[in-house]
Amino acid sequence: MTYAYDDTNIFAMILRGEIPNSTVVETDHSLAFRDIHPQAPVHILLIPKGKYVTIDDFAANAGPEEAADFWATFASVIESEGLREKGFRVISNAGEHGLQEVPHFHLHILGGHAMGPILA
Ligand code: DGP
Repeated sequence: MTYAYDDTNIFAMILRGEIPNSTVVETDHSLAFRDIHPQAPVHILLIPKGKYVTIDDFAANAGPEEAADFWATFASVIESEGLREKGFRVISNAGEHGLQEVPHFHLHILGGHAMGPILA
C-alpha cells in the first residue's frame, strides 16, 4: 500500500473548507465531525489535519505533537459525547482489503447503542 496522499479526497476538501461538515471539535492538528451516513446514534470521524493516508501511515510518520493532539482529541470526543459509561467502538478502514473509501486516515467512533458482533 502506498502512502502517496491525494489532495482531492473529500476529507482534504473538508479541511480546506471547500465543503461543509458538522464539526464536533477542532484543534490545531485534528478535526472530529459527524459522518454523513451514520451507522449508529453517534458516528463521528476523527482525522488528523496532516496528510496521512492510513492508520499505519499516521502511526509511522506523525510527529509527537500531532499524535498527542490526536489522542487528546479522541479522549475529548469520548467525554463530550458521553460514550465512556456505556462504551463505544472504534474502526479504521485501511486500503483495498479494509474497504477504505476516503484515503485520508480517519477513525470511526461509533456509540449510542449496543453494537453487533464485530465479524457479523
Ligand atoms: P471509510 O470507508 O472508512 O473510508 O469511510 C468513509 C466515511 O466517510 C463513510 O462512513 C462516509 C463518510 N463520508 C464520506 N463523504 C463524507 C462527507 O462529505 N462528509 C461527511 N461528514 N462524511 C463523509
